[in-house]
Amino acid sequence: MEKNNASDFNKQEAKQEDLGLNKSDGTNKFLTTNQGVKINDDNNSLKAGERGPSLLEDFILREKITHFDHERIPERIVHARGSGAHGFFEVTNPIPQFTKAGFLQHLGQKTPVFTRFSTVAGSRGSTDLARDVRGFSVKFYTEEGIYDFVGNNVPVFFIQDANKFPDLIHAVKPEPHNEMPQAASAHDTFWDFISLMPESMHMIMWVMSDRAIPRSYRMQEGFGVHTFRFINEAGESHFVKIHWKPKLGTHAVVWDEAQKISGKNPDFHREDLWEAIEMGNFPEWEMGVQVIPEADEHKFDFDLLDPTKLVPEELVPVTIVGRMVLNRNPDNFFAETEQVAFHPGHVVPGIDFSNDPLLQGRLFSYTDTQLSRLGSPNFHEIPINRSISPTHNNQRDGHMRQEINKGRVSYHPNSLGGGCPYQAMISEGGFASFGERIEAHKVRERSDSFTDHFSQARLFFDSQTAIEQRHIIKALRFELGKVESAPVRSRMLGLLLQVSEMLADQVAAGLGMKVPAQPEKPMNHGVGADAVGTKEPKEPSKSNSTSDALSMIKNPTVTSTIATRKIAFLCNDGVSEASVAAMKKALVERDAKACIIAPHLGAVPTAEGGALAADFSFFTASSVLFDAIFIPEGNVQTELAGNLDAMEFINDAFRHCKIIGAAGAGAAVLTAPQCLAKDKSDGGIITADASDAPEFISNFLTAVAGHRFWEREEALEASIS
Ligand code: HDE
Repeated sequence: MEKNNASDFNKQEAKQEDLGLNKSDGTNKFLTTNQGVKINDDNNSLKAGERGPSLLEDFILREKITHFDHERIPERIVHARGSGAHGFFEVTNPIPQFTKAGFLQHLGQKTPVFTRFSTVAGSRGSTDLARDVRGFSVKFYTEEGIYDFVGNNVPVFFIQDANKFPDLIHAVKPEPHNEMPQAASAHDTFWDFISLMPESMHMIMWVMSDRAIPRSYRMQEGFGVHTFRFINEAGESHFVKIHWKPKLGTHAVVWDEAQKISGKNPDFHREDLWEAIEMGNFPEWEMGVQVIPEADEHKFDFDLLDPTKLVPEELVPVTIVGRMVLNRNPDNFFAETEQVAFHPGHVVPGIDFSNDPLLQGRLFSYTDTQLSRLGSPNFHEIPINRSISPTHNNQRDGHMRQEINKGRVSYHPNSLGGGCPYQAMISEGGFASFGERIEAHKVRERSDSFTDHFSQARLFFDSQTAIEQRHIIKALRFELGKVESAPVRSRMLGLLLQVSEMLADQVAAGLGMKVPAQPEKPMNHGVGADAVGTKEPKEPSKSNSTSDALSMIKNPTVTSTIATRKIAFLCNDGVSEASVAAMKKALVERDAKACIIAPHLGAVPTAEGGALAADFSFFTASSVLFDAIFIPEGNVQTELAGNLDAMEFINDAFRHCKIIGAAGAGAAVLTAPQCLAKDKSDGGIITADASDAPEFISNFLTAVAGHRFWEREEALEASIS
């Protein structure tokens, strides 16, 4: 289709205009069949008499039911559960010295994007808060065609070779005999597989960390995982790792909270993304690159082609090149979010692949999966997948073909069509693969440089704060605690021992087991075996290095904004309207949201004789759905202490290290015998005699900006030393 000229690409709306060609709106229109015939009665099927049998002749009924019968398509085999949004990418630091990719050339240049976030293991209807990696995919509608970034919120992966992917996914998905558990890795088959795959240990550290339970899709990083190549105009190649850094900082919930959110609101992340965009709080990320010259390929003590390794930011800093803003929700979930088809092989001139064996396998998989999921090689014609740069080739026909190709010529070379469509020279923007020199034997083997499975796992663990390490220990205690097979648990302890003795000891203590003296040899490296092409794992390096960028708490992407945070105001009848108003004003000024939670919906009478409208009742809301709580002043506020739901609200907030603000009689609630916070005042509990006490509100806001008061956890859980 010939639709856009070059200047259109500088408008973010270019893709919206393109989608507009397919949009439909029934407002003030007649109801019709799919053939355009106006329908007179859409309530009754055609029958032989009022009480008689239905007639086969009823084409209106048959069309409606047939369409309905086929409304579902197969869900994605992985990343089935996801949410997407439209937006734009804007260049803030052009990098023509590294890549000739047209969309990265000019300051201020904008490219429309569609971005989808997902969990990996669960089905389409599963909870958003599963402990899992999150997919992070961005479709760039560039002037030179589609570029898909298909990454995760974790920079490494479980396996080194694509060949193991079906095994990994079979192991983590619900077990095949009983289809349980849904959206969870805490079961025997997953840990059986992992315990036999020492290469997964670095990734296991990440997925057992809080990275795997993000507070929001808007508060997580994105990583390309593989090393890619950038090719510049001179044809020079640089290796590149792509990063996305969220403007709101990288934040997580805690595991007990995640499990409760899964029950209270399984759409928590979906709703959060949708609401933020509807409210005009557009989520934003910076895109950055770590660039490594070809000549430095072997400079590191790990292999750049190994997807279980990251390049520490201390070794190669991240250069920010642009920003992505998501500012528009889809009009139709199925048409856009469900039908969008990403592929790491969708690249434009200036971007190329490395020989990472995981990436190489992916390059095959993604088109193949769309054939069964979307049903036809014409999936690129579905509006959300359609390039807004013109497409012309000799591919024809197939299911659901939309394009009407004119002329008698559908082959190349041809003379009857004047040689058209014709090939583009490189100088005209034609894609040419980087001419890497390769001289090799055909083998099924891994390089020796892929055998250090523990050094970076240790680097990650050692880089975490004590709080984050405790969360990893607890996650492993939970996950392995759900594993029935003692040999699997024991084998895992053997692997953890090679990451950190403290980690292995602490997990073992939680499981009531002993760490084996010697790590068991993984089965694929020997037991019973003539395993071909595998190698003994290398001893981890003994260096004690750390990297602050790997810790969420130390990470420089943590910001101090409270924008878009949700604060629950716990209000009883008789609450002080002035106290509510003062705090609400301060929050709204900083783009945070205040929600009134009361014993009942409707009007909450105030001390001043007015009324506040309750957003939720204690029955419909829960602390886990909010970032912090505030208990305003008001004479009858102490009665909240007698409300079981209100106390659970406060106790959960306390347990999850949330900031609790309370003023006047509101603060008295915290002294009730059944309140966990009783006698445990800490830096996360901000109280005052009155809301207008000096510094009270600003102290509360500063504390909320710190996300959580983690030190409280230490006091709560002295059991892990
Ligand atoms: Fe994927 N992956 N993957 N993957 N992946 C899919 O493609 C696959 C891998 C990722 O929002 C599937 O369209 C193989 C790594 C994301 O629609 C499928 C291997 C990374 C998404 C597939 C990997 C990813 C997918 C399923 C190992 C991070 C969701 C549906 C060789 C860098 C995209 C689909 C969306 C989706 C295959 C490993 C990211 C089956 C074979 C590593 C974000 O093609």
